[in-house]
Amino acid sequence: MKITAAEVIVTSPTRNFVTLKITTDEGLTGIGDATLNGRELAVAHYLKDHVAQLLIGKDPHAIEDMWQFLYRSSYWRRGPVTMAAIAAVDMALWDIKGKAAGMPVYQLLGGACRRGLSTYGHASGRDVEELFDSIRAEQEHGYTAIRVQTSVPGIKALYGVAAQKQASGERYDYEPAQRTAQPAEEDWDTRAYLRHVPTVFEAVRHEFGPEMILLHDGHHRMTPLQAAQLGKSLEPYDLFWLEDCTPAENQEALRLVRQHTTTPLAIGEVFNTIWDFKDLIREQLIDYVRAASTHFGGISPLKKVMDYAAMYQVKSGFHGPTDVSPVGFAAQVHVGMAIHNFGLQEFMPHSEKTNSVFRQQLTFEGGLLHPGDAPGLGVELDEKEAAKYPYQQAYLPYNRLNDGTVHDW
Ligand code: EZ4
Ligand code: CO
Repeated sequence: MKITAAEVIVTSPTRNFVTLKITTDEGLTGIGDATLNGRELAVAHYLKDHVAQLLIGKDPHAIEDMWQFLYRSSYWRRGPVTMAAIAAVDMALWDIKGKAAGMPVYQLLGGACRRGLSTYGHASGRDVEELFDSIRAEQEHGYTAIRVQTSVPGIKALYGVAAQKQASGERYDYEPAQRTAQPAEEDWDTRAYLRHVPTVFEAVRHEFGPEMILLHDGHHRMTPLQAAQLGKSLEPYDLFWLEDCTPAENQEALRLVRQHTTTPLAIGEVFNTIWDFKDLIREQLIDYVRAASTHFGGISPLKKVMDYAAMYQVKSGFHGPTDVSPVGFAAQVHVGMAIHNFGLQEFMPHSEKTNSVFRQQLTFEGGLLHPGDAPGLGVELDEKEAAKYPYQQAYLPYNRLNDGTVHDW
């Protein structure tokens, strides 16, 4: 089999998605996700201008060789743009291999280790009452694990709260990228946040009892000491994990955080290679790997990092916001099915509009996600539908402190 075409499709049904479609001389096609939220066209051009022509005539079955070729031959390694582009190729080739074998990708990765993936949903509110309603709504949708975000008195921005309501009948989309020409500016005050968050978790535990699995995302906003303080003050509320407590660049911060708290730590949604996790896993500074297949070079490296993590009892907690396309999401659900050290999968359902472009086999029943048993990844791109939604400039919000200083968002 040989690759005969590689096309990049940019579509914006609710949000922007970049998809690579690889065609072979045997008529099989495969798709991969290359969506980098807020910088989508950089990856689209990387693929169109620098990668597509390298694929023509190559053997689509040689997935590992293709990955190594794209990674090493570019000389300029790593980085989210490069790794999202490589991820798209990797996923598309796994999709083709699955279709050629007549098997879903998780079978090719070793087969199912479980009936389906436990997931967590997202709740938030401007006050405790609104938050409780939001938690109850998530429970009604079948979630038993819930990430809790809350607004903070004195801060205008609604931290972790839905930015836009979807079309009527659809659920809130908690992914806050906005399709505007400039990023939205938000405000932030870490001291106010640190005072408020433990009171919210206390209220949630009091209302919902000890069993519910609770998570929280710190979104890189704290210093190492502040993160240690928060981890400690949340210990009575038994979090499943505290996510991204410090900025990802400062890996040593986690040593300090670890010395002070037993709250489990998850990190890595902005990491893009296995090397970003290497020391954190070996030193057992984290408990959950938050990578997303799309921003991490695809299925192949995600499986590798998890096999490495297994030796240290570190589990998966893959990043599953709606800015990962249904293709990228399916890719990591297949990995989650096949690894022994699965932890918990983030699940933020895509909009009806997104699902009309990306036809999915994914099911969420009895609290478990399953990628379906269609050969390959189980997602088909409807190109006619995709063409109805042209790209729109979009940015994530960013933060400024009281005095105007830019802060991590
Ligand atoms: O803000 O994916 O844990 N989830 C998150 C996400 C990120 C977005 C950034 O594009 O932190 O909602
Ligand atoms: Co996060």
